[in-house]
This record gives sequence, structure tokens and C-alpha cells, in this order.
Amino acid sequence: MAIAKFNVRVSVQDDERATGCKVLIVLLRDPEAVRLWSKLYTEFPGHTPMSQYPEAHFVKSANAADQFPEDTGVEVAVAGRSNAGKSSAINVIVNRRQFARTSKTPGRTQLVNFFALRDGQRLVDLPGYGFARVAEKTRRHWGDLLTDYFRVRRSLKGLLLIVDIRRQLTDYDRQMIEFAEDVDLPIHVILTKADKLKRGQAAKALLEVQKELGDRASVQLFSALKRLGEQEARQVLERFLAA
Ligand SMILES: Nc1nc2c(ncn2[C@@H]2O[C@H](COP(=O)(O)OP(=O)(O)OP(=O)(O)O)[C@@H](O)[C@H]2O)c(=O)[nH]1
Ligand SMILES: [Mg+2]
Repeated sequence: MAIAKFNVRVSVQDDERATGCKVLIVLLRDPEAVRLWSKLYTEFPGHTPMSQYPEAHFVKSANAADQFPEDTGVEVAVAGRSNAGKSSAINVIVNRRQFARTSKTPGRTQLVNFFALRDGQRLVDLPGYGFARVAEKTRRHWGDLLTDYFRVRRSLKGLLLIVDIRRQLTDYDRQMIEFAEDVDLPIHVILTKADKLKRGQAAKALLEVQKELGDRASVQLFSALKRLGEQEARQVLERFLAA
């Protein structure tokens, strides 16, 4: 393959999993090179495709609007009920383990977490909503933070709404969809944890949500556990970022 045609940077670093091994880091700046490289890896059994976002990194967490990073470039927000599987979905889409922290305890992500995907492109993990066991004051703070976020962010280009397929859409999700519609954001609903349902039940749930939302949002099946629907989710993310 004419790899020399692309702008490629190769470096060697210690394995961050502390295995004592060195890992070869290959940075591909050209999207076509990334596509070819991913294809090459997918076609060799035993290899997992590399991240399409080799330079992705955590930027900052914000607890108030004045802590949000500079509102330039483009960003896509990931929202959903507490414990729906937002952080797990982000990890699969970005193809990094524990990139966004996951937890068995609902309400873990209580801040707006900003991640850079590439220069000028961000993914934002919003605090989960709908968790019953939090104090009213905390709940109000989350609500205000989300409202502020949707109102002020000019760089916000799309919403990925993560929904636990077993619960389907809740009133909180419907509210979130309205928030996004108010500011003319395109919405994509990711029905996650599809591995928890039989194939037929998952297909039925997909149809029901599609029927309810019509052309207000696109909808897909997803499983972070089985890595189902990751390509589709990434394609939508890329489309939103390119807008
Ligand atoms: N079976 C299955 N479990 C999942 C899937 N996605 C997430 N989980 C589990 O669901 C739990 C919550 O996942 P998180 O990704 O932390 O959820 P979250 O929406 O980020 O949660 P908060 O940040 O607390 O609001 C964890 O125990 C995950 O392992 C999935 O696709 N399949
Ligand atoms: Mg989370």
C-alpha cells in the first residue's frame, strides 16, 4: 500500500495498561489513511480496528456554564438517563476502554465532561437524568446545567440520545428531545443494551421508537457489550461533526 503518500507519524510509548510492553503508536492524519488502516485491521482476524480518533483525549469537566471550554469548533453531545449506558457507548464509538468512565452506580457522571476527538471537534458526556435517589437540590442543579449547556453552546451540532432499550423512551428523554428541537439540533437515538433482549424483541422496540419519533430523530440498535451498531453510531457522529 502506498502508505508514504500519507502524512504518518510513528512513535513508541509505554503501554498505558502497565504491562511492561511498548506499544507502537501510528498517527494517521489523513482520513483516507485512517479508513484504509481500519479496513486492513478489520480484515485480519485477531486484531481490533484501531480508533478513528487516535488523538482523542479528555479536556475538562464542568459544573457550571462558566467552566465550559471555549465555544469554538464543533461538538456533539451525548445525553441519556442515568445508567442508560452513555459512557459505555462513548468508549465503543471512540474505541477506547474506560475513555469515559463507566459505573454500576447510577448518577456517576455528574458533570459535563468534554473530550476532544480531533482538533476543533469535541464529544460531550452530559450528566445523566432521571435518577430517583438524588436530592432535589442536586437534581435542580443538573437541570439548570443542561438547560444552560443547550442554550449557550454555539458549537453544539447534534445530540446522541442514549436510551436503554428495555425501558424505551421515558418522559425525561422526550423532554431532552424537545430541548434539542428548540435549538434546531439533529437528534440520533441509540437504543443500547440490545444484547439484553432477544433479536425479535429488539427489532420490535426499534420499530416502536421509530414510529413514535417519525422524522424527528433517527434511531438505531446498539450494544456496547457486543459492539453492535458501532459503525452506524460513528457515521452519525461524523455527519453531525461535519455540519
Ligand atoms: N449488557 C450491557 N450492559 C451495558 C451496556 N452498556 C452499558 N452497560 C452497563 O450499564 C451500566 C451503566 O453504564 P454507563 O456507561 O456507566 O452508563 P451512564 O449512562 O454513563 O451512567 P451515568 O454516567 O451514571 O449516568 C454499567 O454497568 C455498564 O457496564 C450494554 O450495551 N450492554
Ligand atoms: Mg456516565
